[in-house]
Amino acid sequence: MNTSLFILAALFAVVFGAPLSNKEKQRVAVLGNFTVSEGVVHNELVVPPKNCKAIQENDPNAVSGIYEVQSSNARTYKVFCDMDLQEGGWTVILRRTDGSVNFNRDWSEYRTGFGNLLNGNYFLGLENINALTDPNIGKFELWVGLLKHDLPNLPHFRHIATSSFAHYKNFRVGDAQSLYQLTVSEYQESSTAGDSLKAHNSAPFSTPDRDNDKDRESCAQKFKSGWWFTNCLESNLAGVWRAKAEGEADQGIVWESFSGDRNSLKSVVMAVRPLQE
Ligand SMILES: [Ca+2]
Repeated sequence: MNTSLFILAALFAVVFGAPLSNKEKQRVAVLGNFTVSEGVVHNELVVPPKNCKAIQENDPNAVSGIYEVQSSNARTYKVFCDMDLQEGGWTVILRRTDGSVNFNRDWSEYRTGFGNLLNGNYFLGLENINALTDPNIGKFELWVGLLKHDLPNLPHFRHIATSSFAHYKNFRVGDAQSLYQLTVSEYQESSTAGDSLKAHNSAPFSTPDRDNDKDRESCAQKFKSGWWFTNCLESNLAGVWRAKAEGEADQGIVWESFSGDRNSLKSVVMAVRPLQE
């Protein structure tokens, strides 16, 4: 290919997105256990920004989808950016829509991340979330979107914007040394779902093979997920996805101030964005 053709092809790839090559898919698999079905990475050939808000600032017309971002130590990784929810610029760190991805996984998988990045079920990974919420960048807000089973299934994340929500103006996940400690506060009273994260503030992360909670037993083993368990939970968005709402207390995908402790949610999302003050 001559140079001008190559540049044209590269420009085309930047503007319209390029399908993932096999090599690229392998690299994604190394960074985390992600699959990117029908994947389009919108910014493969530019120097990756730090988060989805920076991508939106570079390009106000950027659409929701998969982008590459970069941590402070120049490690790159892929994220799903929601450019539709609340003026856009949100980096999605957890999403559940059905039972297709198992969330009963060990420490190493929660550390690196797993699932399907595009319109799927995934956890971005504690290392990546720690990098995303680097205090040197500033403060971060958290959006939690929650959908009950009695509402119709919605195909795209943007529809979750119309569901119930909890909005926080302070959110951060610490590093490995802190056991990925959760910092969450400044719950916004405009929220509709109630604050079921407050009780988890300052908790370290636990997984079925790593019990860092305050309970005599292992909450992560009991509830088959990784989460910032205390003894044990008021929320657990990584819980077992259930085809119907009703279950036993604290089982399933739970946000007690919204759905009570016996109802599992159908669809949930957690997304972060640098706070603009
Ligand atoms: Ca314990």
